[in-house]
Amino acid sequence: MKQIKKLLVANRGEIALRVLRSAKEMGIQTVAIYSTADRNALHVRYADEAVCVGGPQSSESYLRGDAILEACRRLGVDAIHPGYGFLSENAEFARLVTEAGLIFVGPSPEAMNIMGDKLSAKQAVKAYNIPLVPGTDEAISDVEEAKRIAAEVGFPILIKASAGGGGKGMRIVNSAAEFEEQMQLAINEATSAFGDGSVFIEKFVTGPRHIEIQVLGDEHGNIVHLFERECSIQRRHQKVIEEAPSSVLTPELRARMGQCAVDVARACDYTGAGTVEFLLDEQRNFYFLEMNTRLQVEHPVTEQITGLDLVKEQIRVAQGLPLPFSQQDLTITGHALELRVYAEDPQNNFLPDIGTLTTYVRPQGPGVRVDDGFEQGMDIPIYYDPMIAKLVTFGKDRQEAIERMLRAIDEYQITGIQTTLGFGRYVLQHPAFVSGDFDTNFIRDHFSPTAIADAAPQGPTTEKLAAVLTAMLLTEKKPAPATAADSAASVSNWKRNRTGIR
Ligand code: MV4
Repeated sequence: MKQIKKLLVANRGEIALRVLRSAKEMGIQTVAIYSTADRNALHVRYADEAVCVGGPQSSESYLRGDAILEACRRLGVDAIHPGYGFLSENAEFARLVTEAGLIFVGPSPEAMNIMGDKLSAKQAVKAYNIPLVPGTDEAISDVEEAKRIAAEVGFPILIKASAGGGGKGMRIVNSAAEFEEQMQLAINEATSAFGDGSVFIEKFVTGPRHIEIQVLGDEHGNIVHLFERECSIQRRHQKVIEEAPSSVLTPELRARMGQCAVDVARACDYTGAGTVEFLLDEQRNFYFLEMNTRLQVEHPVTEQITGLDLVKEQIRVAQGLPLPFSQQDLTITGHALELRVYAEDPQNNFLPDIGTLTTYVRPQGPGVRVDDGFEQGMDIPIYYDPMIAKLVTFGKDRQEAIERMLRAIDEYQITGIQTTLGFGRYVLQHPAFVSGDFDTNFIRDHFSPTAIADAAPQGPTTEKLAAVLTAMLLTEKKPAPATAADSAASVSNWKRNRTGIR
């Protein structure tokens, strides 16, 4: 094993702090990097050492692989954790890190390259029995052939860019008549956006749920899955609420999807933490979409239900250690929710709302975890992602996790900027969310800007939530605690005692 003594975290914000904390617990010396806009950031103060790598723009700092490697040489760093975003899925950077004699805490550059390209990912998993959405598994070169396949799978179809992912470079085609034009547009778009015009076709699955499986692999060929996260509540490909486990998977389906995820990881000899994304259709058929070769934003919900520290596991396997557990050792305990708190104004088309955190008081208490990188008085820089915190709650079951989330949202005090906290409360109280009857169209189907005011924690809406929960208790066979209505009522009492917040 190669002992890591000093780890550089090539990231900022909440994830930098998150990774630094686990490194510290493991007795590893830590180095932060920062841009001139982040001089006073918490991750800079938290690390043992910190290096300024450039100007505010990401391209001048957090994306500067050369400056980061230079800092590693200067400070005697022996490993780099890339976090998510920035250089985390850059295979070329991972290769340079390894060539410099350092450990990249993540998968091999080869695995990143295979999964970074959607078509090569499909090719890689071909030898395994992985369900794929009907369509083409090679880049379209012949329009007539493509049209024939499109007619075969049936419209509407999606044209996707092989180099895309996360919703980038997708086009819906509703009929054969518009096929050729849309395909040319898709190719042009992919060429200018990714420098690669390869596109392919998939049947458009309407109203799917987004289910992803966390996997973990070591350098000895062991791969396990850590169950699923449901991320169907999204707005323009930006996740809003994630949860684990999903309320729709049966133990049998969970085991089948888990095995498929392990096979996808096996197909590229995956090491470290990764996520295999699936679509689940209305008949509960599942299809492999893509694999994300990084630690994801929403990893805390998996940590809460498995009791594991994913960053520690990443660091252990990066040191060459074997996974300390097998699949049979892993179980799900309880239920976790994550609400992403963005500095955005839901009343104003979710425009980023930057400014100073005049008031910033985190919620506390049983089952509440806040991953963030800010403190009261700090400015939210305009240069980076507007996510200010991840509010995570854990409970013995989904209902308790929801009740704790509503209570935590109400305790959270943020002034100076608009946030998506109220929007989160709206979603969490919505009958479709509470009952688990939702898909990726939830926000399109159920949200309008005036809806948030209606969900404020006073008056009839609280009663409505209590009514929905009560109705669920009456229809469900399992005995459920009689705390739903009490808890909802206490939320509104707490809120009534305060004014001027938000
Ligand atoms: C799809 C799809 C429907 N059918 N593929 C969006 C993100 C990217 N990972 C894949 N995405 C989708 N692919 C087929 N064949 C619908 C989406 C999609 C979506 C997927 C997951 C979560 C939210 C979504 C929102 C819009 C579209």
